[in-house]
Amino acid sequence: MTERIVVVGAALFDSGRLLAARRSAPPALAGRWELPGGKVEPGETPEAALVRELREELGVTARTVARVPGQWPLKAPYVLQVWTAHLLPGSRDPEPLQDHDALRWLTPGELWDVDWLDQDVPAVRATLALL
Ligand code: 9L3
Ligand code: MG
Repeated sequence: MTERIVVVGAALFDSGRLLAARRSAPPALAGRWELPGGKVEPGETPEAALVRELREELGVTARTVARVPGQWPLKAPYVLQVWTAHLLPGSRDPEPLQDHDALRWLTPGELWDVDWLDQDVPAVRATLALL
């Protein structure tokens, strides 16, 4: 049996815009855009992992709102799951502190202007279906 390791991604919304983050690493993914997040650690809930990743990668204080139905296979053994999330009052604005070199708040009309990672495309689509 193959163990799956969950990678959590945040569909972080603020004022009706969705945050996209451009990866700076690893080289194979650099320049592509993603829903920011990362691997769930042993003993950690996906929601806690996402809050931690957003703090580490972007310097923000956020809360998860709801799981986006579905999951999307990444390079084995990883699988991507997504939660909608919001910044908490008093949070700093996101900054690319780790693993990213650009951020964009996308309006609904701009969602497909960035070169999303392959597996993030269906995840973003599923997120929109939820709204
Ligand atoms: N990944 C894909 N889409 C995403 C995220 C957060 C991550 N929205 C992929 C990129 C890496 C792996 O999952 O191959 C682990 O992510 P990270 O821990 O390097 O952010
Ligand atoms: Mg990450």
